[in-house]
Amino acid sequence: MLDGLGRDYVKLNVTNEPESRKQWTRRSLWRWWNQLSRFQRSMLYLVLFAACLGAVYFLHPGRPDGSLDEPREPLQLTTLVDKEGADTALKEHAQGGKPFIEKPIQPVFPVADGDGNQNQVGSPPRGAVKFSGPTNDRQKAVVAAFKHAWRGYKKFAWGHDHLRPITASYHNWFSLGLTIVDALDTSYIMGLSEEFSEAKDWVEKSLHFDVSKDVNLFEVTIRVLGSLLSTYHLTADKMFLDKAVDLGTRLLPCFQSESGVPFSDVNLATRKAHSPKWSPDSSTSEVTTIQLEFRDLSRCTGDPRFEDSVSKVSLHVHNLPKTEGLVPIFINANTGQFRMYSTITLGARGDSYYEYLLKQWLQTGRTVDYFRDDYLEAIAGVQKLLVRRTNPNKYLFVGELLAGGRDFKPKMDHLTCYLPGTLALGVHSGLPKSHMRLAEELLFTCYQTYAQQPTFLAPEITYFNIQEGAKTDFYVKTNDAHNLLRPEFVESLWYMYQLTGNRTYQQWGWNIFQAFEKYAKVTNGYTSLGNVRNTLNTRPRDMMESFFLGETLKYLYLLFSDDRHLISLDDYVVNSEAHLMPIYDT
Ligand code: DMJ
Repeated sequence: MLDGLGRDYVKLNVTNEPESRKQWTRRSLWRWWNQLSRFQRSMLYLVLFAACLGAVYFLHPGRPDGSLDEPREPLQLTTLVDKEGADTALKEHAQGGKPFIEKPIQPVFPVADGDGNQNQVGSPPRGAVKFSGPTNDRQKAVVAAFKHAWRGYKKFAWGHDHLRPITASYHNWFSLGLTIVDALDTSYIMGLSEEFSEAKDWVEKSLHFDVSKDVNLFEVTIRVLGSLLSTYHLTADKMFLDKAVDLGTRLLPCFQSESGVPFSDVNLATRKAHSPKWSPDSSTSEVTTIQLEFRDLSRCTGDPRFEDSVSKVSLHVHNLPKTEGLVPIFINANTGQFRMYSTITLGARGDSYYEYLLKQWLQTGRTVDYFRDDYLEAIAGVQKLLVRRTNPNKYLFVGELLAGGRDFKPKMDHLTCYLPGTLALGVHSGLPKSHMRLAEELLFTCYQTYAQQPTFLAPEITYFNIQEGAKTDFYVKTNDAHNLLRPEFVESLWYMYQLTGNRTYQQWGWNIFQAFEKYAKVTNGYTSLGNVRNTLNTRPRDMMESFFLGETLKYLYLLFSDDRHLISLDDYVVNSEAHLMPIYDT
């Protein structure tokens, strides 16, 4: 081809066409840009800037789904595993980070929800556990005691809460057949197939929760919900879980307070919850001793409402100010605050707050650090502020603080004798070995409160002498001299025996069992006593509490087992009423 000057050239623009198109585009874009007004250019800058911001937001790793419209997931403690400590985690969650490892509940097992819909899903049971019955004379004696109590209950109180064995009558508290339900897993573990099937039959046909009566959230949770879940886990019979779901759903209104700290009472039929009639406050131990059961119910059903409600309470209490990790015994459901100047004790109304810190840590596979940390801080607080020694024999005991910590009271409830068992469980789980020394010494003192009474049975409350020159280590006031057939001491013996293998603990338990046989056994069952200080005037109180079958006899049976790991503490945590909850990974 010739140009205007007659020079020959190759029309290279054929091969360079894209380049020249780019140049053309650039030039025309430049021309177009120059034609824009200043306002139009500013608007374009703005649009570009907004687009960049949007891209950064979409591609940020904190939003894996890339969705802008999706609202942030509400914080579901149920399904989250805390690796760094709940505080940090919650803070980071609030800031939009992702500190939790999410572990959704596996949708594999259909369960009816509280409204009867078969649409809930949860973990399947681990399979029925088989028990072959008593293997030695001591266990046989405990089984005979259970059968004796059962016969009396069946004859005179069947379907009612408690047997009155002296008057051959009954007592109702919540009208939920408490003794039958509380004793379910005991009879199953003892291999009592006839008694178990009678109880199961009653639960299936006659246990209904639409009872228009106020019930106490804590008591019904540990005794009824706990036993239904425990029996479900041991038998794999879904009927028990369905009953538990119905009950758990009716208890949920308790959590509808301003703070989320539950009201103490609820009417199971009307589902109206309220504070106790005698006070605006709930007991601290009560609002913090429902967590194992509600969490287990969520894990079994896949319905997170139960676990979410109680985890919120735990976290709330975790964040409240305390005295060296120790808590006052009253808390207001509306304000969510402790009642100032209320007593600090490991006895009534305080006890199982500490127990459930450790057990929740274990139930959740030791993944929630603040349970362990609060427990450790509390035990350090017990050692610093509550532990004293008697005179003349230097027995160790755990006293109380009054008036918000100002006054020390050298008084210990029998209820506090659960503590050695809990301490031993903590040591078994890797917590400081020094706790074992405290456990052993306190257990010894608890044993003395039995052994030094003429009946060989402990009173409800013991006062200790700490002043120099005292002649006796402890004494009992007339109004505190009763024995309700409580389990706490034999519970601790079982933990200590299971974890140490020391047979002395079996012997102590046997001595106490014989005292029950001698003083509490009557024609129609076993009765609590009004006075442990006089063998000739024990003043029977005509009451057999459900926990005698649910807990006391169960712990004695386990304590005397040839296989001390018959119920393994590596597989189960035992609730405050001796019912078994499986340990989960998270
Ligand atoms: C039981 O109902 C439970 O052990 C509870 O935690 C404390 N009181 C009784 C037994 O003493």
